[in-house]
Amino acid sequence: MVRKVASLVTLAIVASVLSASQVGASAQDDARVVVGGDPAPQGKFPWMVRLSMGCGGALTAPRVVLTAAHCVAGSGDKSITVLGGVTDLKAKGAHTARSVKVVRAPGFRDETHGDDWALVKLDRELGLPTLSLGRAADEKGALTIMGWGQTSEASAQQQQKLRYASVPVVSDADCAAAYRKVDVNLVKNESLCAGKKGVDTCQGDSGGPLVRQKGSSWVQVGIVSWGLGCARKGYPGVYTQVSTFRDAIRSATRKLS
Ligand code: 4AZ
Repeated sequence: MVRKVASLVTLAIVASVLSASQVGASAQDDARVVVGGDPAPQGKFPWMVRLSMGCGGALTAPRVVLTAAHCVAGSGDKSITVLGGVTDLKAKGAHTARSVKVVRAPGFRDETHGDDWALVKLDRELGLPTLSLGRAADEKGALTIMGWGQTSEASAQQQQKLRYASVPVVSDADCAAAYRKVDVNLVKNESLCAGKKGVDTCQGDSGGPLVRQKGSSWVQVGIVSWGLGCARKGYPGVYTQVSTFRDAIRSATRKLS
């Protein structure tokens, strides 16, 4: 958490320097609609869960949730409550469980340095479908983001109802060039960038999945990790590149199952 706060503060400073110094920060840049999207229909994303510290996650196994490393305190975090099976967090009939173990990516330092993934083992099966992990070939076209996070960079309010949106992939080269301007070095082989002005993930969406539809099912290609603000022109959201960590996540999931 301290790390998360520290790096978000860094990004916030970068953001304020940016808006103070850049000519292009016009009023229309304030119209940032995060998941720029729509309320998710019940059952559309059945493996999507909400973690009690305010992050998203997805089930990789009946008792295992994949989230971002920056969402969890460390490998001993046993205080997480997980809620799934509903789009409305206050709806009756939610499936709930508690964490019994957390495995954080061994190399994790903070979200801008890669390795931003973690697994949470639950005290019981949630009884919901699992989401499979994508390969590099799945990182193309329109992808889908979702979460209970803020619907604009300016409002600190989390959403009660799950929202989703479609976002385009942004090339590593374009994404790295954008973030280089604000002195952040994109870890290209561990990151996948997606989003466009007005459509993005935001605070509270971290840890949730970036997915691609394959026929009637979905595969996970990313984990919400970081970005400069939300839905800003030229600054796409940055996601942990699941294909890079596919084997590591699968073997860690197996060990926890
Ligand atoms: C966050 O703080 C966060 N626009 C998540 C995603 C993005 C920015 C911040 C990407 O959880």
